[in-house]
Amino acid sequence: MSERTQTYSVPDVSCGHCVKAITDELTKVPGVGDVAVDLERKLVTVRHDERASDAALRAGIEEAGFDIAAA
Ligand SMILES: [Cu+2]
Repeated sequence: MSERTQTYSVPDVSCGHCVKAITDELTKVPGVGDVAVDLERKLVTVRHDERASDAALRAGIEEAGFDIAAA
C-alpha cells in the first residue's frame, strides 16, 4: 500500500474548532491516515493511501464547511 501526502489551501481555517471539524470529516474518509493543519499558513495536509481520492478528500473538507483555494 503506497502512502501519499496531499496538501490543500483552506483560507478560512482559523482556530482549533476549524481544525477539529476538518480532521473529523477527513478521518471518516477511507484510507486517510493523519491530518495536519497549519493555522498560520492555512494549509491542510493529509497523509493517505490510494483508497482516498483527491475528490473524496476535497469533499471531506467541504463537508466540514470550508472552501478550498485553488493551488
Ligand atoms: Cu475555527
